[in-house]
Amino acid sequence: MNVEMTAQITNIQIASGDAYKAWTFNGEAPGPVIVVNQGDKINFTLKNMDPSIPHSMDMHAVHAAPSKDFINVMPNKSGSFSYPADNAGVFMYHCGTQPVLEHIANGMHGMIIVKPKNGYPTDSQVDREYVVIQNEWYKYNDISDMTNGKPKYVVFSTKALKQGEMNTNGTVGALVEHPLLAKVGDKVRFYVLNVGPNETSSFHVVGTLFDDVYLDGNPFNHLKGMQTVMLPASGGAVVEFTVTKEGSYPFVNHQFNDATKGASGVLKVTKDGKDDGSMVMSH
Ligand SMILES: [Cu+2]
Repeated sequence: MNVEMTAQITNIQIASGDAYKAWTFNGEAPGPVIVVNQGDKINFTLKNMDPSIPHSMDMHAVHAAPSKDFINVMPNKSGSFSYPADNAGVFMYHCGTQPVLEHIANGMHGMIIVKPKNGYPTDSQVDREYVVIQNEWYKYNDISDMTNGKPKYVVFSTKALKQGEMNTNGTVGALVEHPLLAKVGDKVRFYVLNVGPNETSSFHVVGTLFDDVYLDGNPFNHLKGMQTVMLPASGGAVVEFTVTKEGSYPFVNHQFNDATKGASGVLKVTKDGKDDGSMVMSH
């Protein structure tokens, strides 16, 4: 499996009227979701288009020698690395260049899904699936604020699993203004990840509960009937829930200071699974 990414500086909108000169993978923050199958070998190339500083790639999904496989790629250079994806799950990737806090907080993070060889026991029940990622934003490139301050925003984004699906940056309100969609009766799967860099996430969907949870996306870590799933910084999960009635289902970080700073979105449930144009109530 060949995966190519760029490291590049890109202006993105992190809130209405608030632009951020982000450090990104592929011009997005979070970067695009990578999906591979358990047992694949990942041949990864990072093209560093940043003219001024090195960047790198640390994949939590793999066994590797960090001093060889996650090393810096110099400005205007490319680096290629390969490692096996032997462990199923929902993992974080991020730039590992020092200071790591600065590179992650400026936008260099994302999700890699390694699909389990034998699937999840609930695969056949799932009607639709989405990616939801939480990240924080601080004062622009302010290492002191990133270290000692509080995040200005804590946000949710979604990433396209298939071409044509919604793909957002970590922007306040992105998933409230443009809700995810489902049909009455659907079992919905979210691949969730908290990339931090500093906060935890208490992930909760209002109006339902999680029938099935796979912590870090490993089929062996199967939990039932959960209300809220704790995601440490860099932690992921597969969460599955059913929506039994039409309406707007907010999903939030139940640490409500963070929800208030932007960590909320809406799943809109309609008769046919299409947007009916009705008003969305956020939380
Ligand atoms: Cu970097």
